Amino acid sequence: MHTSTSRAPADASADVAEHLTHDDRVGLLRYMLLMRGIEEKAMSLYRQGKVPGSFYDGYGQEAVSVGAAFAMAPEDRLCILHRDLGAHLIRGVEPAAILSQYMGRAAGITGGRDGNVHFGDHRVGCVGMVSMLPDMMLVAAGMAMAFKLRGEARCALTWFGDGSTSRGDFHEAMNWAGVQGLPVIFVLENNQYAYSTPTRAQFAVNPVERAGAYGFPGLSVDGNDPEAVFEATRAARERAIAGDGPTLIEAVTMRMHGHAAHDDMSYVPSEQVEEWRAKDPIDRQRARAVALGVDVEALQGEVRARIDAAADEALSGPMPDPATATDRLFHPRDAEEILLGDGRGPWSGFAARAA
Ligand SMILES: Cc1ncc(C[n+]2csc(CCOP(=O)(O)OP(=O)(O)O)c2C)c(N)n1
Repeated sequence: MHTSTSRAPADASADVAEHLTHDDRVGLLRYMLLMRGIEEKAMSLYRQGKVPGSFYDGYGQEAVSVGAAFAMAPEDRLCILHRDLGAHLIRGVEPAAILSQYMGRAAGITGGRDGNVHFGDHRVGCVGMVSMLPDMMLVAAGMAMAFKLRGEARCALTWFGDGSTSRGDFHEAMNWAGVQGLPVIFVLENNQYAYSTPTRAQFAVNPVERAGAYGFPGLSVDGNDPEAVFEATRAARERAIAGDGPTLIEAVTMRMHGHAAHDDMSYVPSEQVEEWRAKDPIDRQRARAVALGVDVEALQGEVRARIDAAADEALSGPMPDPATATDRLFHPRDAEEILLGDGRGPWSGFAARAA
């Protein structure tokens, strides 16, 4: 991998053949299609008034969560952000549970508690999303600290946006991870905007260089290429497990929708959106799958059918019983299960083969 603090995109092509099988490469496309399809369905349900609050999606950013999560093993732990649905899917969370979550239904991951995109199924090694950004960097560093103290060959990973780099918590997590040489991967999802603030108003330096300032490598990858994101994460995990400490990966991408469903992003120049539309990560992986001889139409049909069935199931499920509103707010076994249990669940993709 690139271990310098260079901003040149990592070239995944050399390592892809070695670390991704044909099925893995199709799997990357399947998870990205699932993510986009579920979020499109959710947006439509939102417009029908069935999703309370607002709705946040990761349209155009699918390669970042899918590529990174695909490189992680079952015993690893993930702190997943609001634009990273693909990571939940790769850990084995069912589309029906996710759509139920968005609609605040009893069958959702939190059973109707907290914000609709604030969830994490600890049974599959995902920490419930912390809304205060970017506090999950500190949670991930804390879990990595536990792994190190116990001598366990495990790694924690978290995603955060470019806006998060302006917060003190970012620097505290980076510093502690560097000082302690923790097995943690920080994925900076640089989608060019933090709500309406462009990156030029967010930092005056190359954000990747900040890793070097804290004593560990940083690199930049094409965040619209799932195979490049996968390869950078796989190599970072290998370093972490070998005891070589943290890595910062900047995945360069673009937020193609507004901050949330209520935002028309009129502050984003339309030429910028069009420029990035031509770099769509799904189109890119679809072209690779076609070249591999995959029946992509059939794959898309299979994904669509799965989402339609999941939506029917979620819509027919009940809302939570108000009498249970204060249940499950504090669960003493949660922390224990997240950190001590191996969390092996219905794993899929690369993680399953690596286990
Ligand atoms: C400490 C804190 N301040 C404000 C917010 C409200 N908020 C939620 S998302 C967001 C924008 C974050 O931008 P960025 O980190 O670039 O991630 P993106 O949403 O672009 O993926 C803000 C301001 C928050 N969650 N936490």
